[in-house]
Amino acid sequence: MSRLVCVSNRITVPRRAAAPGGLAVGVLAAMRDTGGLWFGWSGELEANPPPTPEIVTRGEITYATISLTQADYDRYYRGFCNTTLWPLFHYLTDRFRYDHEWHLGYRAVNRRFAEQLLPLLRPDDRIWVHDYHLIPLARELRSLGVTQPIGFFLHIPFPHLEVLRLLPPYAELVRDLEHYDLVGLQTEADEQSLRSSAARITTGAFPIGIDVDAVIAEAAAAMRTEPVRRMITGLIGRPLMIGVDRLDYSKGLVERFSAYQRFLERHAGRRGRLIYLQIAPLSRDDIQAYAEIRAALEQATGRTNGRFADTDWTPLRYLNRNFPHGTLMGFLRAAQVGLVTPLRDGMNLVAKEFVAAQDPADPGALILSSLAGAARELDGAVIVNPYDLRSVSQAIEAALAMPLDERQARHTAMLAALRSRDLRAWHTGFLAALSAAARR
Ligand code: GDG
Repeated sequence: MSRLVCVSNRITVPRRAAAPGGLAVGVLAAMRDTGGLWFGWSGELEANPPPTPEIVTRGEITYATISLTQADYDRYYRGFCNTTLWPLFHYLTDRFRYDHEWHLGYRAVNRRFAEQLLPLLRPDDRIWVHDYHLIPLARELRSLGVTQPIGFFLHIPFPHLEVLRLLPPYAELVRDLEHYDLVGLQTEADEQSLRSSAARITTGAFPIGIDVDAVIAEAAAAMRTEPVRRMITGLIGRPLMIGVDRLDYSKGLVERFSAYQRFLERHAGRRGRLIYLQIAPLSRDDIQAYAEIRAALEQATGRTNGRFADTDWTPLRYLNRNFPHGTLMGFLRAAQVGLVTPLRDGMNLVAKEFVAAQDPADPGALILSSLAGAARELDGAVIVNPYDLRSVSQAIEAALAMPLDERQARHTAMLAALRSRDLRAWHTGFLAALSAAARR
C-alpha cells in the first residue's frame, strides 16, 4: 500500500509536551493505522532555521519537523492564521483583522513547507494536508512538480461566501483549494458553504469522531486514580457540571459564565447544591484577543463567586490548567451535566468524549450548542443557542432534573451515533475518497 504523508502546522512528537487539541489525536490515529511520515512545525523558533527538517522515527511513524523564525510566527501563525482566518472561518467577524504583510508571511511559510517536504516524498505517496494553516500547500507542491494525490481536511468551519468575502485575498484562497484532489469538511453545511464559493472542487463531509472504546476504558480506569478521587471528594456529594475547552473566544465561555450566573439568580433552590467546574487550558495566549478573553473570564468568575459563594460552597471552579487526557475523561464521567456551548465549532470532540465517558447505568446529560458541528450527530443532547442566556439557563435546570430513563435513552442513542462515525471511520473514509478522487 502507498505511504501516507500527513502535513499539519504543529507536530506532536511523542514525549514532547503535547498541546491539547483535537487535530493531533486524529492525525496520530490515522498514522498509527498505516504508518508513514508526519511533517510540520516543531513549535520551535530560531533566528536561522536549518534548511532541512529534523527527522525522528518512532515505531511505524517518521516525524519530520522544521522550525520557524519569529517573523514567520508573527505574520503567519499569530497574524494570518489566528487573527485573520480563525475568527473569519468561525463567523466571528468582529474579531477578524487583516494585514497584507500577514498574508505574505502565510504564503512564504507555505512555500517553505513545500520546499522542505519535497525531497522527502516518494512516487507512491498519498499526501493529507490538515487545516487552515496550510490551504496553499497543494498549489506550492504542484508548482514544484508533485503529482501524487493530495487531500485537504479542514478541522474548523468553512464560511459562506458572503462572510468569506471580507478577506481581501479570498479568491486566491479558493483557487488554492482547487489544487487538491479532495477537500474534506466536518459537515455537509460546511461543504455547502464551500460550494457557495467554489463549484469546481471535489468535496466531501467527513465528521471527525473519537475512539469510543478507548475513551470508555480511559474514563472507567481514571475513576480509581488519585486526581479524580480527590476531585470527587471535593464535591461533598453535590452534583457536578463540567466544561472542558481550550481558552478560546470561539468556545463561548464568557456567554456560558453569564448563563450560569443567570441560572443561579433564577434558581435559588440550586444554590449550594451544584458545582460547575470549568477547565480551560490557555492557548494562543500571546494574541491580544485571547488575553482579553482571559481577563473577562477571570472577572466573571470573581463576580459569580463573590456574589453567590458561601463559607462552604464555591459555585464556579475555574482552572487554566492542562490535565492528562485520561484524568479529563474521569472528570467527565463524574459529571451529571456536560456544558459544551461554543459560538461556532468545526466539530467539538469534548461533546463526543463526554457522551462516551458516561456510566451507561447512570449517564449525565449533555447540553450542546446548535452551532457546533457535533450537534448534527448528537441529537440526544439538550440543544441550545449559546447566545440565548435564558435558554442555556433553562437547559441547565432541565439537565439537572432529567429522569434516569430519559438520560439513558438519550445516552444510548448518542453512543450509537458515535460508534457509527468513529475516528477510524473518519480517516479510512477520507483516504478511500482521496484515492477514488485521484483515480478520476
Ligand atoms: C479543532 C476544532 C474539531 C482539552 N483540554 C485538554 C485536552 N483536551 C482535548 C479534549 C479534546 C481535544 O483536546 C479538543 O478538541 P475539540 O474538538 O473540542 O476542540 P479544538 O481544539 O478547537 O479542535 C474542533 C477538532 O479540531 C478536531 O477536528 O472538533 O471543532 O476547533 O480531545 O479532550 N487534552 C489534554 N489535556 C487538556 O488539558 N491531554
